[in-house]
Amino acid sequence: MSKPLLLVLGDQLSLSLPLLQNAPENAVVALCEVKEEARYVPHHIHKIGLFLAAMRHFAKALEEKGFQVAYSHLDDEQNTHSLLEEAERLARAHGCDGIHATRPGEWRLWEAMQDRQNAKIPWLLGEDTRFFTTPDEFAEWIRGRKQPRMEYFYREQRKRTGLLMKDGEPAGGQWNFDHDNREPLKGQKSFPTLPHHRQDEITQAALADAERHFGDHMGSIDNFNLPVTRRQALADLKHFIDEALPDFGRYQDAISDSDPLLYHSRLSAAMNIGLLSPLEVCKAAEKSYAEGEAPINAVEGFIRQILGWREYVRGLYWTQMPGYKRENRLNFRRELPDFYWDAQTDMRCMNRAIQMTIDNAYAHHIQRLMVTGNFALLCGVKPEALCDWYLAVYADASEWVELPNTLGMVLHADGGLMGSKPYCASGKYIDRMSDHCANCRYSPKQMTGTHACPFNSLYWHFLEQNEKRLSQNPRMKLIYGSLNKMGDDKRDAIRQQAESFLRKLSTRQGYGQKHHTQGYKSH
Ligand code: FAD
Ligand code: DLZ
Ligand code: SF4
Repeated sequence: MSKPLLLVLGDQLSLSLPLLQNAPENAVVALCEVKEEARYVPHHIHKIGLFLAAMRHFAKALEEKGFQVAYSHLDDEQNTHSLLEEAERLARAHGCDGIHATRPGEWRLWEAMQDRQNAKIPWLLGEDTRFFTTPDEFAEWIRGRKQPRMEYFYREQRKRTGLLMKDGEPAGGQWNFDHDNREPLKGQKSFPTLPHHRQDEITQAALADAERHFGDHMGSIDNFNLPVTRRQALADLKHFIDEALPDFGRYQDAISDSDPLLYHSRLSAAMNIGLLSPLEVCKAAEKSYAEGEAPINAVEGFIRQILGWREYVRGLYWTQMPGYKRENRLNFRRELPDFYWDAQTDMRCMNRAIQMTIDNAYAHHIQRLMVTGNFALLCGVKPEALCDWYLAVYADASEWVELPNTLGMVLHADGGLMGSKPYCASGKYIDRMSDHCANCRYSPKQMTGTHACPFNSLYWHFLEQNEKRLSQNPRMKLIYGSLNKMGDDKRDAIRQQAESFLRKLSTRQGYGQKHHTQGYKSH
């Protein structure tokens, strides 16, 4: 009788996995802590602590359910520190004749697993059913579409799942309430505060191990407060629905100088590692609308992020890889500025977004897109350098979701699959949506001179540099009209301002990988 080893990866911590649901009596479930996964980019210490603690808790939950579990600890002497080799070592040790795995979240592992389907101990790969759509279903949807758009995909998902639908029509009479969702903050000083999660012995030991092995990575383990069990993740979900969801919509695009979270959920990491299912999160939000607790613009906006964007980026990832990772349509060549690793910049908005990232392994979507992302776009940072950074520094980062957002949405490197135009903006946008500029040494109103906001000249410089590729885009016509109306003297002055700034920007290659100093640490 065959005896399989069921490999569960660190972001597959869900009892609903078909692999576990259909496990034969004699199966051995394997979880492997390996250094390679913590180091292939220098992950934030909170992210490593999250994976170690959540994997150990999940192993315990499996044992309590009666599964036979084989667990590789970081400190095991025989640990090979490579996921695939470790699974094969455990399979041999437990007399297993096959390894069953679920589609991982990154192409590099998927490819390596597929290459081993005919190995001595063969690998058998199954679909990850924790999403609303499979890669095959998405491939079917995108086939033949010249200009795929998330909005149309999302509407089909609404109809298919019945989420926020009433008698076949969208609840509230519209598919999209974005026009209600662009308010800046109005001087609020306090925001919902996340539940404080108790750290039991398992969590404490996992965090200590993360610190001992990877203490030189970004961040400090002292202020770790991510959910590492399903119970803790459910507490975060309840907190979000009760305290933040009603204001999620209107302040979705707002940025604060003092608060990293505002009315966002911070549920991405828990969903991505499998502690919460996207369906239960959407259902909880839908229920809040049905009970009159949260308005339609908030609930629709929130569900669109999960049912729409999250599924869309995953579909793009699996249908466009491996070529997607090599895309660089705007031909960007610059290395990542050094201050992305230590927040040492006098641009207040950049300093705050990066320092919050160092402190929490979290920044909300608009900080990622319109602050750190926008700056990298305007400077022409090359996709692989920027992608490695986003993959390393956020607790929720996995390539299937990070890559389309960074390479596609931020850098417009995929020819417009993720967005019909680049999300480029000057300091005026950041000034409108945040309270950073009042605390900054630069002025968002000035274009040139020592106090001019760098975003301003970089914005026009970016448009000028990429005119050939972007000016024919119908959504960019207006802005190119403004550029072309500008007098030559003004254009020269802006160009000089931007180029002088770019010349001074320090971008030592590989700085983040090598630079393990105080700069990495939380303040
Ligand atoms: P909320 O604002 O509360 O939104 C609710 C949920 O919607 C999120 O938890 C997330 O699951 C989903 N969501 C929202 N926007 C997106 C999006 N654009 N793509 C996919 N899902 C979305 N998200 C990740 O989960 N992992 C990543 O590695 C990641 N990298 C990103 C890199 C860049 C450059 C950008 C611009 C965005 C990235 N995102 C990523 C998307 C988004 O920024 C995060 O999902 C969100 O900030 C997580 O915080 P939250 O849970 O408070 O989200
Ligand atoms: C991110 C991460 C880390 C830091 N450590 C582990 C680990 O020790 N064992 C494991 O199974 N997974 C880990 N992960 C998550 C993997 O990198 C992730 O499963 C793949 O990137 C596929 O999404
Ligand atoms: Fe950022 Fe410019 Fe505002 Fe300073 S002035 S906070 S650099 S947008």
